[in-house]
Amino acid sequence: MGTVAWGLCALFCAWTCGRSAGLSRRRRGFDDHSADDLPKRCSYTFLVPEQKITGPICASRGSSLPDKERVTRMDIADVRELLSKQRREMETLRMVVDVDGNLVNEMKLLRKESRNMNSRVTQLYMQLLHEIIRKRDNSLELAQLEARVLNVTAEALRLSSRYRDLEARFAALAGVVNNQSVLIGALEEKCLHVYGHGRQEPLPPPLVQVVPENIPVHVPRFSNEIHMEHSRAFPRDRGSRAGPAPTGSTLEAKQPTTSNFSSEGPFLDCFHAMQAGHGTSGMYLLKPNDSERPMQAWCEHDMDGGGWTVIQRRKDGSVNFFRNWENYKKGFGNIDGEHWLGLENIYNLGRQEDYKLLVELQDWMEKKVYAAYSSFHLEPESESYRLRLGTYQGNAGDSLTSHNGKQFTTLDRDKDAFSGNCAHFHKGGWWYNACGQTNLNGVWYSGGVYRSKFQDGVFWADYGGGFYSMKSVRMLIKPIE
Ligand SMILES: [Ca+2]
Repeated sequence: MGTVAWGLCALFCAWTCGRSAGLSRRRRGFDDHSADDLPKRCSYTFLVPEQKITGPICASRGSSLPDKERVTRMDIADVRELLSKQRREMETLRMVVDVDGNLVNEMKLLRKESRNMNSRVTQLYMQLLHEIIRKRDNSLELAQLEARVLNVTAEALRLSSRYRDLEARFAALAGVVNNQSVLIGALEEKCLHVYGHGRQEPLPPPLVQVVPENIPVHVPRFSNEIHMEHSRAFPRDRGSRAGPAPTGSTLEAKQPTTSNFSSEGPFLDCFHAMQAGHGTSGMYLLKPNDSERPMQAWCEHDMDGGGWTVIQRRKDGSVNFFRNWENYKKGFGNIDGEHWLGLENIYNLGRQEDYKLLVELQDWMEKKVYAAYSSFHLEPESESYRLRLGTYQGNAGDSLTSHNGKQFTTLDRDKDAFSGNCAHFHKGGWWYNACGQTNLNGVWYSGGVYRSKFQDGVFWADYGGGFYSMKSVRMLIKPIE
């Protein structure tokens, strides 16, 4: 061992002593009462040979640790740097954590939104399902409707076809009926030949050939051909209302039955009654000059100034007008309904002063027309009550002038210009010519157009023709003012 090693040993012992003392002192700082008890460990002494110092001497206050364990300022700086680096990383990590937290929140929000979306999608799906079901139902309904339309169309076609069949059958049946009518006519003629022993039935009067000026509208009309055929086919189905024989009742046998009867009078005529202050329409007692007996008559005061005496009225067919001469002379019917005032009464009225005549007609469409004649009177019974008329004015057409100057004919007194008795064919009493343009005392047929072998309805040829029976008729007279 050299000098250097000895020196180092001395230094080591000195350092060890010093350190023990130091430790003792430090330990005394923590635990004073044990300091004196510690034994002295520095028991060896090393002598270090003198050494010549040639370089600087490094002294250290601290322990003499090996170099590799010594903490230097560099180490501290490194540690500090490491610390700061770790701190930065910590900061970075914290930021990352913050960001992650935000992300988590967002994630939560997104999850929530996703749940909402899911429920919304479910709802939409249900809605879609419902719509699909509904559309299927609608399409089913549509299909059913289409089927029904098809069925109805088929039914309509069937009905139309049936209607055409029925039409054809009706036409065939009409043809058969017409043929049978012709056959019946022929058989009737044959019967007359065989069983009539040569007796010839009187020829009927010619049909009225007037084409009426006014034809009631909306009324079905028959052609002349159909008239002829049906008159053969149904010779007795109409006209029975006229009755086989005239009846005997007259106006004078009737008693007033309504409250429209004035007990005052008698008056010369209705105009006289009105002048006497009786302006209400109704039944009045009249007794014309030179007449033997008073009579009842209907006074019409509600039209054209009033004062009209009704000499004939038809309205409902309630009275039989197929009567004999005596009935037509005295009058018959009901004063407040259908009636005939009587030829003698009309004659007596007409010879008092100058009268005018108004014929009022109403068709089955409730339309009223009239024919007025400027003068009117009858000649006496010895002249068979010959008709004397003035000039015509009105809107019904003039069907009465052709009867002007004609005598009155009934079934039992033929005064007409025809070879047979017009009253027989027309079933009434009238101033027949041969036979006439009007038959206001004929058979009252309901409905207007009538079927009959003869023109025996209540017709006014210039209004409706010979086969249109009027609904109501009135003949009224009034003194010319
Ligand atoms: Ca005659």
